[in-house]
Amino acid sequence: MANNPLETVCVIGLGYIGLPTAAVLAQAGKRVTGVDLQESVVESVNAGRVPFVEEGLETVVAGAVARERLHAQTSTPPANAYIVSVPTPFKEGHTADLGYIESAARSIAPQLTGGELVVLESTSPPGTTEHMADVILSERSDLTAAPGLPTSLYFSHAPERVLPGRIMIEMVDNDRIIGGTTEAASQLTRTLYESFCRGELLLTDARTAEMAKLTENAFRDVNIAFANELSLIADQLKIDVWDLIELANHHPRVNILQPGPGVGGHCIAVDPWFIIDAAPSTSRLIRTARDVNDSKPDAVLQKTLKAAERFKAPRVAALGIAFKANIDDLRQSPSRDIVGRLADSLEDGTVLVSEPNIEQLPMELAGRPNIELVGLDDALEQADIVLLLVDHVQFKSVDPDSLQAKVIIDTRGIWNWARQLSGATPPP
Ligand code: SAJ
Repeated sequence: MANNPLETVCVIGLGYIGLPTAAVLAQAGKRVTGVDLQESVVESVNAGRVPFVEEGLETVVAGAVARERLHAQTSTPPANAYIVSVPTPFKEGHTADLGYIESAARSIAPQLTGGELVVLESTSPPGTTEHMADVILSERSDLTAAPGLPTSLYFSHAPERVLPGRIMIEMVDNDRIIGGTTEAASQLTRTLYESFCRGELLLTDARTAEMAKLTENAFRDVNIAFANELSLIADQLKIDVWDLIELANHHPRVNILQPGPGVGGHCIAVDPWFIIDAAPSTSRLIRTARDVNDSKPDAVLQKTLKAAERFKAPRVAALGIAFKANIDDLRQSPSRDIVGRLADSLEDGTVLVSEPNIEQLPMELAGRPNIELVGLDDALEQADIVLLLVDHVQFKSVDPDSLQAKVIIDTRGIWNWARQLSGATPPP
């Protein structure tokens, strides 16, 4: 077993995963330094504030900063353990851009003395943890990945699996996969994660851990694609898809997910591509699911434009531009894409955006003459067409009967549900 007290931890990347991870580690008694390139993020964390909406996070961050357990800075310090939690976006051709991981690795390399643990949490293609180790070892030929020596380094992958909106609960309660490049690295990572994780810690090798994470999100993508395809088929056959799914789900072995305006966010819409890139000729179903989900925003757009034809200067209330319910995250949001393209296509029309979780529109939508950010009541009152894009809690409380004079396009089925199956429990 490595001789590492795991008392000081450096978390690189203070985003949606890195910051909560840093906060729960600090809460568990570690001395944590959070590192981020953005000065504004560092300032905000050091002031005990969280730069994005996530239930319960700010209290833990503020407490950890006040107790001097958590501190943020822009440079990478020495530490017993490093957690790399930086983005892995894709570049041209849907291949993973490992640039942020490589530069995190290069920032860690000069700080190492031997015995440290370096954990990659970022979702990555198979082989990335080994690649991160190679980047570090290529800069530090005095250190080794072989375990048990004073010069040993320990590398592993511990993919995060938390659901935005429930991060503070799932960070602690979820089971966790840990894959070391050596058995000793897995064991050391387990010791670190059991300081805050109540879920089961499942040990494997690094490549299997990387693939397991991608598999989870690809599984979800394929299943959402099934629901989205079903919604198009049901539209064509004039069947209510929500009713259809509810009925089919009464079968003891059927559990169809919910259709929507498309799949957004930085995980489910991205990770399957890493599998497709690693095994292009065998990933046929996974690729088709991506195509089905990516084509859904266009189907919603066409349906809305068709409905708009009957109005001279249509006013469309677009409810929600976050990528899913009750968060302010607009990354790769299908709704945001639909709103932009709708405004492009409606020559004499206006799009009234209601998004309770933001105060200003994202850059590409702001300042456009036919897009306005308005309150929910305003949007509903003025609209000819009500286009429900995100199932935010605020929208769920709108009485669909009050919208009878309007055209309703409900891509999430929250009002259709109320109308069709009164008395039934709404979908979670
Ligand atoms: N969506 C549907 N229908 C559904 C469920 C989701 O259209 O029935 C859409 C959502 O509206 C959203 C997208 O899919 O646009 C993704 O939302 P999500 O809630 O399914 O997942 P994410 O992206 O917020 O988080 C996922 C989670 N992965 C799985 O559930 C397998 C989470 O546990 C991961 O930690 C996260 O990806 C990640 O970081 O990889």
